[in-house]
Amino acid sequence: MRVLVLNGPNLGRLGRRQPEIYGTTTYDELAAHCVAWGADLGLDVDVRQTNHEGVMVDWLNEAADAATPVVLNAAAWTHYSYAVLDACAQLEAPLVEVHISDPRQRPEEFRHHSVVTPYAVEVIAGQGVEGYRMALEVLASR
Ligand code: CA2
Repeated sequence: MRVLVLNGPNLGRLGRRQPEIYGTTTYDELAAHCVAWGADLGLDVDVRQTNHEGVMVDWLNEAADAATPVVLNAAAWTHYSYAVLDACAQLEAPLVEVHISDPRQRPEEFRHHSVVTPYAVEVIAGQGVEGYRMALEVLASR
């Protein structure tokens, strides 16, 4: 089974800033982990990151057209992007929402709401990059 692991803005900077919140694993290391974890689970994992909302919408539309399961960390778009919401609403295969930190436990009120959650079969937050492995396990088990 093919899976898309889609990452939103600034996640390409993982491991380089704010390690106290997001840990020390770099984005390239995360991507390699996801491919390896997926292979162990029999999944063909394609990991992508973009800082451009329209690119993310295109990728979600691609997943909708091919009925591809998605692991999504929409980063800041999680909290306000109705374009991402509309794209998630079109998905047919399962969507798992992932966050490295737990946005609901963070002090900024804007992080407490997610436009993605209503379309997700599961939300995994606050587990660091291990959360991506847990998300892939959810998809593999369905
Ligand atoms: O905890 C998460 O995974 C988030 O989705 C990360 C987003 C944030 O806006 C969400 O509230 C929670 C921010 C991603 C920024 O990533 C950085 C990584 C390293 C250094 C700076 C930013």
